[in-house]
Amino acid sequence: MSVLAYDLGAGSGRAILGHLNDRGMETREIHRFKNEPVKVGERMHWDILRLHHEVLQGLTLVKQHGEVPESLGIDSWGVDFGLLGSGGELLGNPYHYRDIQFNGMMDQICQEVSAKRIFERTGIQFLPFNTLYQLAVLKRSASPLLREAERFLMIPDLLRYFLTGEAVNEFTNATTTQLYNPMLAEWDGELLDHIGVSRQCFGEVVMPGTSVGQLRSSIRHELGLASIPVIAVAEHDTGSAVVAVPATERAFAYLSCGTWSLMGTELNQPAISAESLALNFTNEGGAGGTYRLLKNIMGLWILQESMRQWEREGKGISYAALLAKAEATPPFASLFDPDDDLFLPAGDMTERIRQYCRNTGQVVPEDQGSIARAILESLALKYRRVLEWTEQLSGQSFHGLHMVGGGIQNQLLCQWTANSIGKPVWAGPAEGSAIGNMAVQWMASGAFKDIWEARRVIRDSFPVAEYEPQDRSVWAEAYERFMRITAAASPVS
Ligand code: LRH
Repeated sequence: MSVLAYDLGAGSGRAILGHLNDRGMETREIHRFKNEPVKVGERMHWDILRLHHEVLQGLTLVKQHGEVPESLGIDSWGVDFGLLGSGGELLGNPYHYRDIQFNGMMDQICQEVSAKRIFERTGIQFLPFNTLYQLAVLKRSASPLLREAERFLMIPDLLRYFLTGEAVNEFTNATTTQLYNPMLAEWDGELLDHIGVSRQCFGEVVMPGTSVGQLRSSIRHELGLASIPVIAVAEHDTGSAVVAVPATERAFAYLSCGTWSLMGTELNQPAISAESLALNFTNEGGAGGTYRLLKNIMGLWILQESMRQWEREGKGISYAALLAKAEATPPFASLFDPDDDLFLPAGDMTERIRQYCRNTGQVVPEDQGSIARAILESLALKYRRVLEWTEQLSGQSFHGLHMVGGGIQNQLLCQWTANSIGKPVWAGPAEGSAIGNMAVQWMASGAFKDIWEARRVIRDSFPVAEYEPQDRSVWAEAYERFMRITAAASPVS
């Protein structure tokens, strides 16, 4: 039984085939491609037509491998969207959530509608690029896109629409907009009315596992393919990644580690309280009736963007060489809060880190090893902070931390995370989102009874590396210093 999963990250995408048999699950990467945002003037866009092209390319390669998947599903990053006009044509190129045009709108909307009210209605954390604020910016700048729009689709909804011709919104990704009300189980009319965006654009929201059409006949003919059902999986990549956490215990903590680091726990209902609002945690919808109480941490974006900066300066370095340099650099010289607003927009992270360190009277990291070390140590220390908050908010205590996603290939980060939290880290699988995407397809076909059966098979099918905490007292001391520095530079973030 094979299924095809497309997992699109902020930097790259992949098409992976999954096979399920008596021995468990196996995966085979069919296609990997870049996902490079394109800047036009000040605007930053996703190259959505190129992504559609790569999705089709994946289908061609699947056929060349002689495979006929039973179904396919697409997951991607959250919050971003496309708008369809009359006749179902895409209006414009979707914006990238890091486009600076969205800066400032969150504070404005929070002044108009209190943060408390927005949180009570959605349970979603305040991130300046949430769809709510993106749409408010378009509306208030009188964007012709919104005047013409008849249909709102998130990125995977849109790619799925290109494949099938069916325009349907999927639940997990809908929750990331901060416009979905989980208590009412529908789009939040009050918030939509406040920003003046027509409710008519927002369609029925389907749950992960819903079959939402077949490949369009034009695609089937062009590529010479049989009809393939397209499933709305947990289309938010974090939602898919958490399905793939190979936990045995019901109360578990995870860190989905890619461009972003998403840390939290899984619950059966949203935890919407004054405390979760104060700590700016989110309650994103998941597969199988679950919710993710979690917090976004800026993640490896800072390292990736530093590497792009060195590339631009003609000092490009490989990931492996950089990590070797980081390891050979003295520890804890320069610490910073990865979630400081400074680090959100694209640009020269190395200079921003130096600026932060200058402002906080620390050693200013100059060479590549020192910068990489500062980033990885600061992330590991921030993970401890957020894990403690997760325990506090959920009333649970965790024996260790499950790490999934491409970031676990960074063994230094996994080890330092274990050192920082003082608990074991269980790292795997690396292709968490694609595997969770497949698992929901198999839940839809009945091959898996539920999410827990999927997790058992995933645990038996993929290696998990264990990292035991080391150097406990040195890390505890560094944590105290990290807390002092970050509290002085920026209050709770
Ligand atoms: C991670 C992610 C995250 C969102 C961000 C925009 O890829 O989906 O959950 O907050 O991208």
